[in-house]
Amino acid sequence: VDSRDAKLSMAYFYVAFIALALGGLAGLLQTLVRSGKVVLPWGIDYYQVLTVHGVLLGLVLTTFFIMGFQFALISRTTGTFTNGARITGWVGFWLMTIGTAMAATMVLLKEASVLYTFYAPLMAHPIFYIGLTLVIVGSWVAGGSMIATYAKWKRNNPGKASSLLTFMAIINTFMWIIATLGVAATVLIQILPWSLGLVDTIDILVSRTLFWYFGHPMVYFWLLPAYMCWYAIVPKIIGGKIFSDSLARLSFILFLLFSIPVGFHHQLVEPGIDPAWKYIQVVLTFMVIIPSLMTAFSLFATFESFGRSKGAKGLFGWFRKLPWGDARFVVPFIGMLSFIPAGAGGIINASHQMNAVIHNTIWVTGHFHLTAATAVVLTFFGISYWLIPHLTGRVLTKAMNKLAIIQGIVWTIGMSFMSGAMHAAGLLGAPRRSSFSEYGGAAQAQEWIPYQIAQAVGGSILFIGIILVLIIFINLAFFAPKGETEFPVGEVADGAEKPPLVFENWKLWLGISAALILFAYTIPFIDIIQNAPPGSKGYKFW
Ligand code: HAS
Repeated sequence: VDSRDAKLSMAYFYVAFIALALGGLAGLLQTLVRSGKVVLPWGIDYYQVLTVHGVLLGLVLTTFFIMGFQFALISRTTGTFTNGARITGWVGFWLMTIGTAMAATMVLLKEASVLYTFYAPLMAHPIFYIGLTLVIVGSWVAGGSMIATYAKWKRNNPGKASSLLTFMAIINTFMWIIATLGVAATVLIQILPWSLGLVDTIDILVSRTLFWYFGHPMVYFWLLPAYMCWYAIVPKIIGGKIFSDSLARLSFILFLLFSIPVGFHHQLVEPGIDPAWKYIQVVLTFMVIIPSLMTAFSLFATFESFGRSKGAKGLFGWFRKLPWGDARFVVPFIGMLSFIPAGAGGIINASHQMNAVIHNTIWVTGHFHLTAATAVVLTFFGISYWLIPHLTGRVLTKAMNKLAIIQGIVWTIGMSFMSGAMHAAGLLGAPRRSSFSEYGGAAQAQEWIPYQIAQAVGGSILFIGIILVLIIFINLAFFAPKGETEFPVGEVADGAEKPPLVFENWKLWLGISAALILFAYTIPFIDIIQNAPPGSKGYKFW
């Protein structure tokens, strides 16, 4: 990666890792308070800490990491950014950083304890929303710079397929831009005027529907960079080949088509949405599971073909041939493994009847700590172990490689306790997003307490995991020995066919995506607005 592009990527990574440090600390406090054994000092309240944790890790760490990663990917696989595109990338960075600082200040001042989902009826200080708007606008500017760089390459290379990693980054950017239109609409049209006092009331169902139009593709915006690594980088790290370039592209296109028109699966228990439309969106949710199943198939195929090429015998002989001493492989691999139960949990959530059992219980928190906070985040850590030294002109030493593997193991242990206990307590009815309470001595609430303690144990182990990552990050950014680190980019298997050019017919894919969104949302939206109850004044948190 060109050194000027490397600086831009690193700027995004610095903010991401600062968010990890602060958000991780808030996470530790979170589990301690919920165990009932710790009371926070200085009037800090549970919802404030929960908001810091969710916003910094769910929104800031992810978005900044992904932007930094995608800039590096495109620079490496399509070519150095032009000065104009790079400056645009910096403008995006500063908008996002200023926005983050504004929103974070409001949360720390206790003016915005509205959780990371921030939809009505909870109302924060207007500066919180203006900050979030800047983060989104900044991400559009940064995404625009990536799309422009790709479009220029396309113009100069007619009839050629772009590199797989650039293609993937562009799909993720398109998906993000389409998805964020929903959250931008609710913030700018509904929430901000209401928080500024220009209107008295707000339509909560519209606000939640627009939020979840954005909220579900947001989780795939986090997932797809991990898939980029699994499909196209891990094969190179293990010394194998990408199983199929076309299969990988097709799965990304399926994400573009099906990850947006599915937001109702977060609103299955909500009144005011016609059950027929909930059913349709559940069917579409099951469609978006298919590309993940394709990914699992493709990864097994990559690992198995590699193992057999090294002489592995028997059904699982290939397993032993994988490079178990290399953190760049082991850490994302733990992420892949965790995604098997995590994905199964997602399928449970999406099934209407079972959703009634787990909705708003701490099971859901367990689900997203396996998906986002393990499968995705461990892959992000695995990426950092080669990308940061590549960008800073340093090398991962043997000692740091070992520490990185230990970090992955510590994370696995901590998360097994924490997420396992969350899943179990959720099935016993323990609510999510609530501080410690004995609920007036209710017998059922007593059953949850041991699980809450297990969560605190897991949370404390995870915090050690965060300290280890930060040590490795600081080492790789500032202190590791100087040297060259490879940016691994996988090659496709020998004799593979070229990917069909139709995969880059954006009018077609963006057109189908828009049609599916209009199909899934137009009539329910008209219904929601026509049958709207009187607006709510909401709950003011500032
Ligand atoms: Fe989810 C709630 C459904 C995936 C994140 N999800 C959430 C929330 C978050 C989140 C943050 O339908 C909470 C939002 C809130 O605050 O309220 N989710 C799904 C479904 C999937 C899914 C169907 N979720 C994710 C991913 C996330 C994420 C990914 C973040 C990154 N989720 C739901 C639903 C709710 C929900 C409902 C609402 C619940 C409620 O009522 O509130 C699917 O995409 C999952 C498909 C995945 C698979 C697994 C494929 C496995 C692979 C690994 C292969 C491994 C290998 C290695 C090859 C089918 C690819 C193996 C090697 C060996 C040797 C074994």
